[in-house]
Amino acid sequence: MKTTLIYPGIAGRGFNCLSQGMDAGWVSHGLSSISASARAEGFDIDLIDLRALQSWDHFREEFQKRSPDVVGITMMSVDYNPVKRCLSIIKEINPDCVTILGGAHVTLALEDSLRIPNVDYLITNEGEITFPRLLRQIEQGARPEQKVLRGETPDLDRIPFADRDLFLGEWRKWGYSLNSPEVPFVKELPGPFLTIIAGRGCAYRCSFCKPGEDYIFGKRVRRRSVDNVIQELRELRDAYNFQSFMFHDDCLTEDRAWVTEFCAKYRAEGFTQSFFCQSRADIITRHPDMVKMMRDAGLKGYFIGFESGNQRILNFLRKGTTVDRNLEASKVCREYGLVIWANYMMGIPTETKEEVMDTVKMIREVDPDYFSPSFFTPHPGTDLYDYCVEHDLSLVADYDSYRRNPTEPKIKGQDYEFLKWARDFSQKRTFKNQARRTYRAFVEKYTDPQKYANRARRLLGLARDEQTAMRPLSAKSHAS
Ligand code: B12
Ligand code: SF4
Repeated sequence: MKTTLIYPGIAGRGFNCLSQGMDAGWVSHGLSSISASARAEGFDIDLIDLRALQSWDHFREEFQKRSPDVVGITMMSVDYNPVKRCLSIIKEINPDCVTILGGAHVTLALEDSLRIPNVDYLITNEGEITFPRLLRQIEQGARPEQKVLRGETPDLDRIPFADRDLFLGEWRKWGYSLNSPEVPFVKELPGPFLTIIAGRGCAYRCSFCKPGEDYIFGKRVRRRSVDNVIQELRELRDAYNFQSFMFHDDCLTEDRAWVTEFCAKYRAEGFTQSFFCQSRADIITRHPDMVKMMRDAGLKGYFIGFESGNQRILNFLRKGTTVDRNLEASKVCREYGLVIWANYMMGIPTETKEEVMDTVKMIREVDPDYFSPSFFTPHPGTDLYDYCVEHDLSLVADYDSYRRNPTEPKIKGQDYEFLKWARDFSQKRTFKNQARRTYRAFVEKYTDPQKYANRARRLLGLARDEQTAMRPLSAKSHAS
C-alpha cells in the first residue's frame, strides 16, 4: 500500500517558490513526524510538496504518476483553499484513493473542516500514533466507520525523529540545490541550517494565540528530554554537518531547568553551532543570567513577541509583560551581543492611532536587528477570534487572508492606510541608532585583529601552514 503526504503551503507565495524564505524553504515538522512514525511501522511513504511544483496541472500529472492508495494532507487555516483543490483533483483522478486530513485547522475548526468535500478521515490533535494505526486498518481492509478520529497523544521521547529526508529528497528532485537542509534566513545562522522542536505547547495565555494550541497539544507543555534532543542533534550533525539551527518551540525559555541542562550538555557534547529560539521580554528581564548562559552555549538571537508599546493593549492581549520590560529586554540582549527578531502587531481590536504610535515609538527604541510587523489577524481557535466574531469585526473573507502579513485589511474599525504608514515608519531607524549600527559595522569590519593576523600570514606566505594545521590529523600522523 502506498501513501503520499501532501504539503499544501502555497497560499503565500504560490507554486514554484522553493528557497524563497522561511515559509518556502522549511520542512513541516507535522508531516515529517507522522512520516517517521509511519515509516517506522513499515509503510511506504512519499511526499508531494506543492511549493516545489509549477501549477495545478503539474500536481495532477504528479499525482497520476505516483498513484497512491492513501493521501495524508496537513492544513493550517491559511491552507484551506489549496487543500480543497488538491482533494477535488485527487478524487476526480482516483475516487478510491483514501484521503486523510490533519493539522492545526482540523483541530481548531473541526466543523469547518468537516464541510470540505472529498475527505474520508479527519484526524484531530497529534498524528504520530493514530495515523499509522489508521493506515494499518486501511491496509487490512478494516476501515473505521467514524470519519473523525481523535489523535492519541504521543510520548515525545518515544517517537522517531522528524523525517527530514521526506522533504529534502523531494525538493532535490525538483532542483533544490542549496547545501543546507532548510533555507537559512539570517546571516547569524549560516548554512547548513535546520529547524528542530524540543517540545509542544506553551504555558502562557495570550488572547490572540490561545487557547488554540491547548486544543491541539493539551494544556500542559510537553518537552522532550534534553538527552533525546541532544541525540537528534548528534544524528543531524552526522547527516548534514549543520552549522546552525533554530528551535521552533513556542517559548523554549519558559523552562529554566531544561535550558540549563541543555546548555551544559550541548557544550559538553562539543557542539559549537549557533542557534536562535523564541523567548519573551518578561523572561529575558527576569533571567539575564540564563540569557548569558544561552549566549555562551551558542545562542545568537531571540525571536521576541514585543507585540505592542502600549500598556492597555498589552493587557488586552493578555501578554503578561509591560512596555518597560520590552525595552529592558532589548537592553539585556544588546548587553550580551544577541540579535533581536522583533514580532509586533498593529490593528488590534480597540486599538487607537495613538496606541499604534506607542508601538512605533517603542520599536524604534528597541532598534531590533530584524523587524517582523504584522497586522492583527483573527485566527480560529483564539479568544480574540471569538471577540471579533461577537463584535462583527472580521474582514477576513477568504482563507488565504489568514496570513498575518501586513498587506491587507483584517478587521473593521482600523485605518489600514495609516497602519501601512506606521508599519513602514516603525522600521526607519533613528539617526542615533543608525549611527551606532554604522559605527559597530565599521569596527567589526576593520578592527578584528584576527583578520589582520590572517592577512599578514597570507602576505608572508604562511597561510598554507595555517591550512595544514587546521586539517584533521590523519591516522598515519597519529601513529608517527
Ligand atoms: C514553525 C511554525 C511555522 C513556520 C514553519 C511552518 C511549517 N512549514 O510547518 C513558519 C514560520 C514558516 C510558519 C508560518 C506560518 N504560520 Co506557523 N507555526 C509554526 C509553529 C510555531 C510550529 C509548527 C510545528 O512544527 N509544530 C509541531 C508539529 C509537530 O505540530 P503540527 O504541525 O501541528 O503537526 C501535528 C498535528 O497537527 C498533526 N498533523 C499535522 N498535519 C497532519 C497531517 C495528517 C494527515 C495527520 C493525520 C496529522 C497531522 O500531527 C502532527 C504531529 O503530531 C506553530 C505553533 C505550534 N507550536 O505548533 C505555528 C502555527 C502552526 N502557525 C500558524 C500560522 C497562523 C502561520 C502563518 C499563517 C503566519 C503568517 N506569517 O501569516 C504562516 C503560514 C505559512 C504558509 N504556509 O504560508 C498558526 C496556525 C493557526 C491556524 N489556525 O492554522 C500556529 C498554530 C501558531 C499560532 N498559535 O497561531 N509557521
Ligand atoms: S503568543 Fe507566544 S507566549 Fe503567548 S501563548 Fe502564544 S506561543 Fe505562548
